[in-house]
Amino acid sequence: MELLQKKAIEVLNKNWKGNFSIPCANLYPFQWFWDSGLIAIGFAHFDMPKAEKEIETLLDAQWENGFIPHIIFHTETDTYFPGADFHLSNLHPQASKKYKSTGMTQPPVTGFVLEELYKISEDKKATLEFIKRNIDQVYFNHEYFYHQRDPKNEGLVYIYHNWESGTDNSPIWDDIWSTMNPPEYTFERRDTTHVDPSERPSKREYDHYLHIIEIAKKYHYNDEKIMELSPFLVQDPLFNAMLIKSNESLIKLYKLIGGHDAKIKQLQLWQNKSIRSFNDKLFDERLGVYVHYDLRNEKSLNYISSSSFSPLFAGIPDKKRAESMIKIMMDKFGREDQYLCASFDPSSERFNPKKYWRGPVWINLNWMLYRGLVQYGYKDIAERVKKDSIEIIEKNGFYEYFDSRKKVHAEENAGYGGHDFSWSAALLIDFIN
Ligand code: 9WN
Repeated sequence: MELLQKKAIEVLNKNWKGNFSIPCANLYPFQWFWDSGLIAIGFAHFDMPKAEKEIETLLDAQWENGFIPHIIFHTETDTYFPGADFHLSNLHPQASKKYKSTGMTQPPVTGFVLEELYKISEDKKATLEFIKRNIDQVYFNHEYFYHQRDPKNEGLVYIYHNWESGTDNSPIWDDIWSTMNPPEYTFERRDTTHVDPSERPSKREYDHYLHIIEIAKKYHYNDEKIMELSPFLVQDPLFNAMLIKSNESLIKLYKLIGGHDAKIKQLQLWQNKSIRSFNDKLFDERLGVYVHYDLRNEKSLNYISSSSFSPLFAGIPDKKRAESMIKIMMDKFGREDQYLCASFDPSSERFNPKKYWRGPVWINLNWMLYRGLVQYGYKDIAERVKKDSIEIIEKNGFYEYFDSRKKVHAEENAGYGGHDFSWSAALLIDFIN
């Protein structure tokens, strides 16, 4: 285990660029929102100044309206498409003047990351000072979500692009793609020069991704216009669970700091409403798990994915519901010949164990699942998630995602996508400490 930890530290240090981290070399050469948060948790175990700097750099790119972008383009490299010249964040009047970025966001992990840093810290006083300096910006980000992304005032925020979900080519989005018919754009993909195309989204999927951005750009990334016109408008259980988990952390941290009653009260109001709506609207009684809601077409997207179990991490289901969800997870995803936890329902015809978010196991989702299972008292299953996560890294290396079928790991390298991937290293460190 010591050797594995040593290697994980090497990966993080290699991907550290002086004031932020890249997810991995070549494939992802900039700073990504939710990667950054999860990477900071890894650094906190052995280099707190880097953990703090990672978060400070991310927050430094916050827009004047509280929005935090999903990619911050710190350099000019063209090894990634679509880059800064395509996204053109400066179309938005309140965009950061200091950094070029995208005009979309990613799961809001920063609140709970601050709490994790505090828990890990051996110098709580110093870490609390760091949190005091930064927490209001995270609060401002939540304010942005509740004011700009919750049109029905339900406490559930929408995402307007699959890249905002973090689960880019999930089969769930196929239902939305079938409502669209974007032009066939001419562009040069860069991801498929770094990674086997069979492990990445298709060209036609990219047409859809680009088309949504073109619409947003046409209206200068104006939230109201996006809400009105984006063909993709989804209430995502993973995204909303991250927001709820982060609300809870902000409440705890503000209490610890003291003197922030108004903010605590507001967070509590958001939190109560969000949890109520989440349970009422995003739970599918027939499937017995949480699902996505397509706000544009006003219908549930009834599929089981690893995002369906993420509400456990945020303490959203009651005990009875949690119990039945976990049973479903074990029946469908937890067979002995499978590693926990595939990113999409292995019994579905849309399942593909090699292709990105259509089936492979991801360490970040496993880490959340592990925490959720522990919180609900499912120690044995939690231990299996942890053991599986460590084993697939030990066997293959710090890949971006892994085949969920055990037999494949016995025969060949079953790690896919980017290699020496930062959050796989960071969360491995957290798993074993
Ligand atoms: C688009 C960086 C990001 C992750 C996402 C993952 C992948 C990007 C891409 O890489 O998405 O944001 O180009 O495929 O899906 O979760 O944050 O690691």
